[in-house]
Amino acid sequence: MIKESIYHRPKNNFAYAYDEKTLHIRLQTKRNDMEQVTLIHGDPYDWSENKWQVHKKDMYLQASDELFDYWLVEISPPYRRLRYGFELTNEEEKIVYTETGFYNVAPSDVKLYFCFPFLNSIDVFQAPEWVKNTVWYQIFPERFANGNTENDPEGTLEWGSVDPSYDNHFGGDFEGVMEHLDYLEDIGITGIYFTPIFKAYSNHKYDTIDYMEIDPQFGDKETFKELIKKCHERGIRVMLDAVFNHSGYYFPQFQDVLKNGKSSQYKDWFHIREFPVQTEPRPNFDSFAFTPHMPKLNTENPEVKQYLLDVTSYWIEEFDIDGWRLDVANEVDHQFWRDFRKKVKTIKSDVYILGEIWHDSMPWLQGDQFDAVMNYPFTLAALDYLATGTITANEFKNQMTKVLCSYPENVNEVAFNLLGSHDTARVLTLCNEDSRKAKLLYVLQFSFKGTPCVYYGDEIGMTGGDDPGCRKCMIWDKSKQDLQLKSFIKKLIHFRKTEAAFGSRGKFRFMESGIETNHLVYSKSYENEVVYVAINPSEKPITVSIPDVYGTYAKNVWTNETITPIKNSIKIELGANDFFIIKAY
Ligand code: ARE
Ligand code: CA
Repeated sequence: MIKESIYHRPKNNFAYAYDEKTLHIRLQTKRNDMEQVTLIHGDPYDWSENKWQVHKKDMYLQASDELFDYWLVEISPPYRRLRYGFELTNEEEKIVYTETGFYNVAPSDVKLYFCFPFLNSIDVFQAPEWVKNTVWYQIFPERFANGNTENDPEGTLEWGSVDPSYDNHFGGDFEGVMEHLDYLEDIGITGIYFTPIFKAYSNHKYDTIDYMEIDPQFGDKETFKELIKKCHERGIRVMLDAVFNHSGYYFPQFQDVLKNGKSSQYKDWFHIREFPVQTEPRPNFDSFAFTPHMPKLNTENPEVKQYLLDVTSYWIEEFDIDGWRLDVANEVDHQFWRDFRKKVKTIKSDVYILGEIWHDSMPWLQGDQFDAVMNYPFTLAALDYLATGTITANEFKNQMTKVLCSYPENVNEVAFNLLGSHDTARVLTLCNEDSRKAKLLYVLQFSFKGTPCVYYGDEIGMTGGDDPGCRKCMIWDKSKQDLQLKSFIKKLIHFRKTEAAFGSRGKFRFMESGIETNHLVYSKSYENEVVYVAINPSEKPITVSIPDVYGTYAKNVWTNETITPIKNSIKIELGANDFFIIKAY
C-alpha cells in the first residue's frame, strides 16, 4: 500500500455538506492500489458500556485520474456530527487511516479520528436552484445588435463592415437586444450574461467611469428597465458584470487623485505607491495587468467598500437583476466578497454570484463567497481535446477528473461551463472551421456536469481569433448564418430541459477513454434513468460497447431509434467525428 498517496482533509472538497442532511466524504489513494475502502464512523457522543459505537459504510470508486483514485461515500449522521476514519484493503494488507495516522486495527479512542464537528444548515454551500436549469447566453453589448443609431458614439462604423480593433465602435445597444429576444427565446436561452454596461471609456466598458450610470451608447435606465422586464416575462434572467477590482482611468475619484495628488480625498481609494502619480513607463500605482487605464480599487478601504456595496444593491433593488459576474474576482480580497455576498443575498436571496477565476477556486466556493466560477479549466481541456487535438481522450478524462474531484458535488452542479468568451478565440476558429468538431464540443458542453453558456454568435458559426478578433458584430443575415449548427444547438438545449439525467442534476461518470481510438464515453444518471454519451473525434469509425446497461429499455435520443440491449449490453457503430446519446430506463 502506498501510504504517501493517501490523502484526506475535512471541510473542503474531501468532506463537506452536500445538503442539510447529507455529508460527502472523499478519499484519495494511489491509482489501482486499493480493492476496497470503507468508512468507519460514529457520533462522538454515542457510547454504550464505555465503548464508542462505530458503524461501517463502503465507499465507491467515484473516479480515477492518471495518478489517483477518488473514493466517495454519502452519509447522513442522525445527530449531524461525525467522527470517522477509513479502512483500506488490498490483497497485501488491511489498514486503518485516521486524522492521527495509520493503524493495524481501528483504534477505539474517538479522539484519534477525523472530525466533522456539526452540519450547520447555514454553512451548506447552496447556489440558487434556478441556475441548474439555466442555459446562458453571453452578450457583448457593443456587438450584438444596433437597435437605435441615435445613441451611436462618434465615429461608429457600419455594422460588421470591418473587423473589430481595440478601439472601434459599431453601435450595439439595449434596443438591439430587445429586438432579438424572440431569437434568444426560440433557441431556448434562459439567462443572459452581459459584459459591462456602465458608463466607461472603451468599447468593452471594463474601465468604468460611473458605476451608477448606464453607458449612453447602450441606452438609458428606462430602456434597461424595459429590457429586464421583457426578459423576465420570457423567463430569461439577467446577469451583469461587476468590475470591482479596478475602476477606469476616467473614474472621477481617480482623476481627482491625478489632479490633487497627496491631498486628494480619494488618495486611499487606490493603491498609489508614490506621488506624483505617473503612468509611464509603468504605472506607479497598482492596476490591472500594468495597464494605466485600470487603477486597482482599494477594496479594504471602508469608503470604497461602502461605495461598491451601494452600487451592488442599487442595480438589484432598482432593476431587479438576477446575477453578478465578478471581473478579476481572484485579485479582490476575500473579506470584500464575504460582505458582498451578505449584502446581495439579503436584498434578493436567489441572486447568482459568479466569479471570474481561471484557476483552482476552492477558497471562494465554501458557501460564504461565490455560487460558481467560470469553468475555464473545462473550456481549455475541452478545446485541447476536441478542437485542436493537442490532448487525448484519456488526458481530457484525467484533467477533468482532477477538476471535478477538487470541488464538492454541489459546486460542480452549477459550474459555469463555457467553450469561449470575449476573452478567447472562438470555438469554430479553434476547430479550424470544422463544424463537425464544434458539434462534438457542444455535445460535451451540454451533457457535462454544470450549466452551459453560449457566447453570442457561436451558435451560428461565427469565427474570430483572440480578443479583439472574437468580438465581431453579430451576423443577422440568415443567408450568412450556419442554421444547421443553430438547430443542432437548439436540439441540445431542448434535451437539457426535457431529459432530466442529461441536465445538471445527473450524476456524472467517465466510463471509457480509448487509448488507441481516442473516443470518450461517459454516463449521467438521475433517478430512474441513465444517459450514455459517446464521442468519437477520430477519422475512423469505431464500435462502442456499453456493458451493464441500466434498466430494461434503451433509446437513442438524438435519432429516436429504439435499441435493444443484448445480455445487458449495447454495441454501437460510431462514425468518424460522430457521437451518440443513449437513454436507458
Ligand atoms: C486589451 C487587449 C489585450 C492587451 C491588453 C493590454 O485586448 O490584448 O494585452 O489590453 O493592456 C479588458 C478588455 C480587454 C483588455 C483588458 C486590459 O476586455 O480587451 O485587453 O481589459 O485593458 C486574466 C485575468 C482575468 C482577465 C483576463 C483577460 O485573470 O480576470 O486576464 N479577464 C477579465 C475580463 C476581460 C477584461 C479584464 C479582465 C479587465 O474578462 O475582458 O479585459 O477588466 C491565464 C491566466 C489568467 C488570465 C487568462 C487570460 O489562464 O492564468 O489569469 O486571465 O490566462 O489571459
Ligand atoms: Ca446604437
